[in-house]
Amino acid sequence: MFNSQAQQQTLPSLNVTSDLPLISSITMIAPSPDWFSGFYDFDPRDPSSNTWYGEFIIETYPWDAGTETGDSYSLSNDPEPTNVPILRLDEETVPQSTGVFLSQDGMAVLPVAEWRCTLLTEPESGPPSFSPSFESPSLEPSMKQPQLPSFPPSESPSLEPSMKQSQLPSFPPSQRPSSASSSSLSKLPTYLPSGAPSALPSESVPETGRQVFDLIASESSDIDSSKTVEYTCTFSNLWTEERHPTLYPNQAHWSPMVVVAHSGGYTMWSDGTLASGGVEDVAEVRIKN
Ligand SMILES: [Ca+2]
Repeated sequence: MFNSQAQQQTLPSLNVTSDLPLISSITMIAPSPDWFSGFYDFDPRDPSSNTWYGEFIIETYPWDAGTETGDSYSLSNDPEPTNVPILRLDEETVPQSTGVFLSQDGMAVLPVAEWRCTLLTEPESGPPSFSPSFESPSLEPSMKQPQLPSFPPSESPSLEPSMKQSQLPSFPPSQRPSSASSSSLSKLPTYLPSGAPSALPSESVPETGRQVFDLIASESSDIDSSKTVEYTCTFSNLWTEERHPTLYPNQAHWSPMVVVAHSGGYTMWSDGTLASGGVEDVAEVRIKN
């Protein structure tokens, strides 16, 4: 298991292209029922300059995959009778009986992970390819078929357009605490789910208005976003007993991180949707490490 000791891990590099410009990630919180963290549909292109970001830093929250019951850090739980939508665990949605993930003052659920991705040089040649950060039998098929929705098309015809996070920068700046020190990097708006105001309306996505992740900082490169580039991402653990004191487990760790580049036609997971089989496998640790 990763990160039972180390608090930081550099992941295999990721090829990103103009056809596969979006980045999604997932990793399981362990031990837990079906809780995970990650981000989805992040667009690493600076729209003002049409260049790739030279670096971006994202902080992500805990999420419930909606596939298993359970209110505490335990691996042994009953499945949900019927899967329920993926839900971000925040101060209002954490299990009331335990209050797991709440901060010391009980007022917030702080991010549990940081993903810092830095642009490498342009790949020498070769066709665009996915670069999953590790071998995942469950997720791999869908990675190779970026057009394949992660949920039945009948449930999601209105989702895809509004999921494009490139439409989101018109949102107001986040209300997140200005605790992050990002040196010369610029602060950017928090990313909100597609159900938020000014996004395309979608009856399939609850209008929770919750942040789906925090883009802490980004800086542009001078590399045109039509070119294929390579990022290397470093995962840092923010899920600590100090930040998440309630029932913090002894052997807290993460499953292997999955980071993929994909087109707008694929969604690995998103707020308010049902988990795909691959996401369920990751969230419930069915993957053998
Ligand atoms: Ca659950």
